[in-house]
Amino acid sequence: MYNQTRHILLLIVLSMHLISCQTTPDSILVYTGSNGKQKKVRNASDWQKRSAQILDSMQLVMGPLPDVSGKVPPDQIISEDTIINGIRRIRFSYASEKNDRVPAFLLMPASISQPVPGILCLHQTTDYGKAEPAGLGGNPNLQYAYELAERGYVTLAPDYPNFGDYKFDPYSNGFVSATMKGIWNHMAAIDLLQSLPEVDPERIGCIGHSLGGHNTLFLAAFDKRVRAAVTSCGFTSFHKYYEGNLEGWAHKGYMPKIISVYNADPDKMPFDFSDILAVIAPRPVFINAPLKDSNFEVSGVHDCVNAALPVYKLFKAEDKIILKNPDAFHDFPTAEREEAYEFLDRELNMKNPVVPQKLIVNYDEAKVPSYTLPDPLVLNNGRKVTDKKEWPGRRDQIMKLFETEVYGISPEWKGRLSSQEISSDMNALDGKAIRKEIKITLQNEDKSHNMILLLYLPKSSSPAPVFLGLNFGGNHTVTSETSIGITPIWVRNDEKTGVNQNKATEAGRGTANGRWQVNELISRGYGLATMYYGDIDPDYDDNFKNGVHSLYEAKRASESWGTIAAWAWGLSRIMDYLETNPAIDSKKVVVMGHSRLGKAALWAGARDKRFSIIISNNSGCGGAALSMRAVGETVGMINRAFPHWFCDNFSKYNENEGKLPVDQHELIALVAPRPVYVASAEEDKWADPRGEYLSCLYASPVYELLGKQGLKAKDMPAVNQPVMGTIGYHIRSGVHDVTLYDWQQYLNFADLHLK
Ligand code: GTR
Repeated sequence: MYNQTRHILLLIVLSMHLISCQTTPDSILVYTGSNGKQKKVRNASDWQKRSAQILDSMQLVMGPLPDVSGKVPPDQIISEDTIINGIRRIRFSYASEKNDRVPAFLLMPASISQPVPGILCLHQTTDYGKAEPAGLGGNPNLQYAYELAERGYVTLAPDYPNFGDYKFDPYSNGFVSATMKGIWNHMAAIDLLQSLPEVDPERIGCIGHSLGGHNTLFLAAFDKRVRAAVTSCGFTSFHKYYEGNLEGWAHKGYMPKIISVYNADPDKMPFDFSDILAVIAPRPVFINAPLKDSNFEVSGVHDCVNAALPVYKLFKAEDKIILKNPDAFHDFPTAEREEAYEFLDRELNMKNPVVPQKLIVNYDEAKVPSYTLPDPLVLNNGRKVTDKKEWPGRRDQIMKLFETEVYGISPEWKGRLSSQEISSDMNALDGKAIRKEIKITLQNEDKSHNMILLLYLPKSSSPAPVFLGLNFGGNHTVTSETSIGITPIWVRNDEKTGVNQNKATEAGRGTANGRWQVNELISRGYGLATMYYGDIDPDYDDNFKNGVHSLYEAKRASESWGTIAAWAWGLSRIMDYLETNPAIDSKKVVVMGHSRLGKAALWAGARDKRFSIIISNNSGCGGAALSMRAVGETVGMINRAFPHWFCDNFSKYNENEGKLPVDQHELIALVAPRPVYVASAEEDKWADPRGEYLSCLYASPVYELLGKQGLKAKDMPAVNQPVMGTIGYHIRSGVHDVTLYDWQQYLNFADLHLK
């Protein structure tokens, strides 16, 4: 079915008009004329020539697109046809060429009165294959075929070769790349979508994440029937892909010629993603490119978009290329997904989309649902607590609710803790501090678990008050001191901290030093105790087998502890150790955490009264923010994105926050009468700054009952105007982060209470 002659001719022609490989805004509008000379693209018809040349260049690497003689009529062999929650799900296969059938899911609303747009939904690299977008497993943020069907679309999710149920060797079947086989299959998928009576054949879109993200672009480049494309974490420029090493693009699942012909060298590549975007122009494209995507470097995405922009401008369609850069990892967060769906609604003229509540990210005070918070000073039997002697009883009730409904019940520690100093430097930080690494071993009957604590202690005070906080990237990221060990265990991939394939590397050393102002701490007489959070429990869903969970039997119940509870429990074990170290004033341990670790710090501080001050930095949903406001991240969103963080019971409150028997102001109240500090950031709307402030305000009556002053600010303080009493609060200008400014407030607060 290949037109070999055409391919050979194409090779010859192309070697004559190979245009510079790194496309720039200047070079995109240049094509090779019939005389072999470079010419400027001046109008749409010139552009057609340039566009055809780009498609030819792509085929040099991917192999030729089979010609139409290879087409087979659309057909379906259905193996299952069910309706679940109003969504019809058909498991079937379709023919993509004579001897090949592609397994797929078709999803649509159970009843469709008139033809609707059809969306091809391409999966990422996952063993689930098509089942992930279809909503049957995997990452809840990637179930776009299911979500779009809920919204009213007809969606088709096929397996990519050698994923899911689909075994196929493209190479022994005449293809030069799996990429081209994918394009061919996806074109056949569009044939099929267009043949369905439920689908308007003129309104076809395509969406995909990662593998599916680039496959979406490849398809849209070759198939103009794709009227709107959504690509999530799908590309970066070849030059910025793993510093220009293209081996990852050259394996059998993609384009082996990238290595065999182009030496995995971006300078030798005859096309780049900028060209692909340009070929798609002026059709609309929505790009999700998270800032912390370690696979596809974000500035390279910007380079590609900028280079393609002149073509969109040529067609007066510059508003049709949309780029979003959420503060996220290699993922498709809810807010950006919802924007992508709105984009499809708009571009494919989807009438009256059904927007499920779980996708509505609200930042508008006027749209906060009306809610009634549980009163921390009303007992379960409805009686008001008026005397501080009754508080311990009420406190127990609140504690139980948080345990069974939110974080899960942590085991009582009955094991044996031992510690061993594994390194020591009496002249750290230019002689100002003592630095030690301590191996802590937890032994529970026949099971044991090791974790490494990093300590910086000031020479100026002994025993020293310390701040204790878990870190995200490993102890070696906290300062640039070279002898701090690099954790050998799983770390989330992150380009900035040099984490590749979940292994921390030397490149990460010191990269988190802005978040850990150790010099500031030491100069003000405080020490720092920090540990890599994954040492307590790696931050992924492994069904609670690794980390400190491994110390206990694996049997799980709906109120068993989740990972946030494990981190909090680990903080208490660190406290057990700190109590044994005479250089530390264990009556003055401040527990502090940022973001998910702020949630953990609050829960640790609530449970363990040995922590003398508790600090939550930008902890948001499940931390300091009130859940019932449902502003920014909601209970449903957090449970779906991080199914391992909370106990299973917490999912009962997905899109049902009003039914929570407890809310986060009561978490703050559990800390009373000890000092607690909550910090928000103005641009961190996802964490709901106002909800964080209100928690402090509504915890105040408990502090007052116990003879302390509650939050002094009855209205939300202005940006960068800290308020400090027994409860402290500030909202800093800027984004979700921990900065020197934050630390300065925490140190002032600690001075106020500990000195
Ligand atoms: C986000 C999550 C937040 C917050 C944050 C973090 O993806 O939605 O709840 O915890 O991660 O920990 O950085």
